Amino acid sequence: TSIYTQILQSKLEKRKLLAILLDPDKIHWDDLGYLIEKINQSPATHIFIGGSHVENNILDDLIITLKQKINLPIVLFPGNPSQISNHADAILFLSLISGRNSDYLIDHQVEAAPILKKTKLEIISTGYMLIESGGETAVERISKTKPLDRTNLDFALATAQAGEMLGNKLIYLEAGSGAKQAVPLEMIQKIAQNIEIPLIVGGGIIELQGIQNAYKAGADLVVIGTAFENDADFFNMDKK
Ligand code: 1GP
Repeated sequence: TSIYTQILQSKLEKRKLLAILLDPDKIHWDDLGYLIEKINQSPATHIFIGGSHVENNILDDLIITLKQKINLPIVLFPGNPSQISNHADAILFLSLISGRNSDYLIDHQVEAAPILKKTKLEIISTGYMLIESGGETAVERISKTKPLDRTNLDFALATAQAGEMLGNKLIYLEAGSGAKQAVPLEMIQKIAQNIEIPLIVGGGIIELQGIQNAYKAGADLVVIGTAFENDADFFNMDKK
C-alpha cells in the first residue's frame, strides 16, 4: 500500500502520526549511528528529509544509510527541485499556497515534474501554509512570502479549503523550523474540523505536551525537527 493510503487509514482509525525531520546539512555523520538508534527508540512513524540548502550527493548517501537501518517510510520534504532523491519512498509535492510567489506556487513544480517522472517516488500533493510565528523564519526568508496572520482563522481555513478543492491530498500548517510560536491550536482545530484530507502540523514544537496538544486540536501528523536535533533524547523526556 502507498504511504498516502497508510496516512488516510491512520486518520480513519485515529492513530496519530509523528515525523522526525532531518536536515541533511545539519547532520553530523560521526553521530549518525547514535541518531539512528535514537530514531528507532522514538515513537516516530515517518522520517521527513529536507532543508534549505541540501546538496544532492549528501541526500542520496544519507537516505541509503537510513534505509539500511530504519524501517520507517522516508519522505522528501524539499526546499527546492534539487532536493529529489530516488532512494526515498515518497515526496511531499509542496505548493506554498499561503504565499503569492509563483516560484513556490508552480514554477518549481514545473521544473521538478520531468525529474520526478523518472523516479519511482510516490508523489503526494501537499498544500503548504506558512503561519506567522513571532519572527522571521527561514521559510519566509527563502520563499520571500508573507506568512498568514495567526489570528485570521477564516482566511487560513479558506486557504486550506482552496488547497483541498484544487486537489491537494494533505494540508501542512507550518510555523517554520525553530519558530518562536507554534501554529495556534485554534487554527489547527478550525481547519481540521472543516477539511476532509489529513492535516500535518509542524514548526516550533519543543515540548512533548505540544505534540499532544496539536493532536487533540486535530493534527493527524506532527513534525519535529529542531527539538530532536538539539536533543536526541527529546522523546524520552518523560522517562528522564
Ligand atoms: C519545519 O515543521 C518543521 O519545517 C519542523 O520545525 O524544526 O521547529 O521542529 P521544527
